[in-house]
Amino acid sequence: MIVGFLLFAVSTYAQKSKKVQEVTIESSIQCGMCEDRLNDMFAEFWAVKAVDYDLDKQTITVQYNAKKTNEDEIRLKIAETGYDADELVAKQEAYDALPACCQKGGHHP
Ligand SMILES: [Cu+2]
Repeated sequence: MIVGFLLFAVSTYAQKSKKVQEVTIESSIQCGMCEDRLNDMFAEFWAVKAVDYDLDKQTITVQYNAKKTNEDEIRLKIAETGYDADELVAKQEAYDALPACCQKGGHHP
């Protein structure tokens, strides 16, 4: 009896593109401490590749692996850290835990 082998060529297709996408989210970030706090969160959020903050415009630009996460999940993570993320309002408990200068109006009255 012949045992046949089916060799599936491991396609180079899988290695093609990493599907990195970028989204810019309006947020309530105000200072370097806000950046540090969010960086700590993003550091454990491995689907995120790079993050850039604009404190003047109060935006967060996130590069992420679209196969591993999506914009809604990123917004949720930001809100859970205590910051608004577009129309998603910061989770109250996390927001209350922020130092006063990082709460809304702390730097931008
Ligand atoms: Cu802050």
